[in-house]
Amino acid sequence: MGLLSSKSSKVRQAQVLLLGLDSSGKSTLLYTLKLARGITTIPTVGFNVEMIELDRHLSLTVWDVGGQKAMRTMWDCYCENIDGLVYVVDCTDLGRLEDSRREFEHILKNEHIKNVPVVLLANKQDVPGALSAEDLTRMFKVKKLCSDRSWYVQPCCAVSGEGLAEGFRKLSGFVKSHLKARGDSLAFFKQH
Ligand SMILES: Nc1nc2c(ncn2[C@@H]2O[C@H](COP(=O)(O)OP(=O)(O)OP(=O)(O)O)[C@@H](O)[C@H]2O)c(=O)[nH]1
Ligand SMILES: [Mg+2]
Repeated sequence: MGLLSSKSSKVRQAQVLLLGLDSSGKSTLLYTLKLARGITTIPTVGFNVEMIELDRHLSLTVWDVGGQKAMRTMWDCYCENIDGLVYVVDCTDLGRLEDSRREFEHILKNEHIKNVPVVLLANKQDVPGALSAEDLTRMFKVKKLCSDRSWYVQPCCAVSGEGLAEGFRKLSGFVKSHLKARGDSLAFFKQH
């Protein structure tokens, strides 16, 4: 009781949900960010959870939920108490873009994540012919779907790590503003 150090008491926790179709690159990017090196992934059955600290004052607990069809029916169950959403799109998988867009539209309707900020990651930009972040923004009608919240579309490569820190930093900024607007930890965020 009362033994928190002055350092730890300054760090706020936020819960981030990481979604996207199977093979979009969620687990790859999570561990590239966490370990600063690539790993070989296997399809996620259930979820992975890792803590990511890119901001001195905000630590993100990232829930990486499997994206296979059977797992998608469970996505709604992970939405409670979520402060930010990262949605990953495989920009080389043009045949499933509409599936991905439909799942994105569906999850945004979940009451628990109403107004919660979103960062879309336009992944696999290292592959020639990958859809650009601009085209993804247009095709997903992000402006319209996310008109009730802060959003950003970040191009990235989960294997090399390019664009990942930028995307998560953007989300951290949004999450801080969102929590402040919600009245959470107001005294804390006033100082930072
Ligand atoms: N070229 C390229 N390949 C990638 C990139 N990101 C992920 N991959 C590959 O895509 C495959 C699937 O990646 P995962 O991270 O397992 O995908 P996931 O979204 O976690 O998939 P589920 O767990 O089934 O939902 C792996 O072979 C990765 O190496 C990328 O940016 N570029
Ligand atoms: Mg996975």
